[in-house]
Amino acid sequence: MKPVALTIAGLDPSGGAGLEADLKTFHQFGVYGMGVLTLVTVQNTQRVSAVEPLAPRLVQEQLQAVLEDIPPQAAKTGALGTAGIIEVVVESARLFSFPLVVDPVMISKHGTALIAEDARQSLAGRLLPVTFLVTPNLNEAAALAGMKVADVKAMEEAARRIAGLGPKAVLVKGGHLTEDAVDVLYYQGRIQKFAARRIESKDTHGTGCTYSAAITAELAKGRELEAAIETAKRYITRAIAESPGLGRGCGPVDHHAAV
Ligand code: PXL
Repeated sequence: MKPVALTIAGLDPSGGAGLEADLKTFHQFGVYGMGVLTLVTVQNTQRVSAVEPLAPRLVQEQLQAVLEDIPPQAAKTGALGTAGIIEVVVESARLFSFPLVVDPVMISKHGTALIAEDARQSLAGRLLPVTFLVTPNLNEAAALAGMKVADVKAMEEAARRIAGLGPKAVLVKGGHLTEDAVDVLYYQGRIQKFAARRIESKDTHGTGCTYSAAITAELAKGRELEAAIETAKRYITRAIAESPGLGRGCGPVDHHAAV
């Protein structure tokens, strides 16, 4: 049977991030993608001018509709917007018999806050306990762990601390921190590192969404976590290297990159 993955995320009308990035990535990985919408952004590669969350009830009804009909083998969350939306996702996720990947969209690579303080607390206190894998960037890792994260040793410590909030696995994404792009995984009491050459590019819009969607797609196929991360890391590295050069600002990566 065809593997199925679900994303619960926001709309980026420019198509590089959010729900669209997730669905394009699922498709590229040969996985049937379903998408539950949480919020609408108004943005292009140069600006974000509005973020409008949906009513929690509408998110809850979307979840119920797809889950009662087409059970996925893995799911992920992206931008969740409000504490009310996080709460309905938590209620649904409690019943998941498949892994949930949480991209804790809280703070952008550039340090901009993406959700309100109460939503941040719901994410840490309510969503992480029902999460299989959480994938914070350095800023998000610092916020979740309550410490400065400025080197690989600190990434390891932060990953351990975040695991204390309840997720089975934590992947702290190093991005620009080191010569190579090094990500640190804490899983089953062990630290593992995933390194890839770092690519200088202005076109990195949607990188986090695309990377976590690729991991989710591999989990939907039944891959072990470490193997899923290795494949996803190779894909995101190629996707950045081969970005199609669209838009006048921070453009998208190439979701058509080889898996
Ligand atoms: O990459 C974080 C993110 C998540 N979801 C949506 C976004 C973005 C960043 O632009 O637009 C909808």
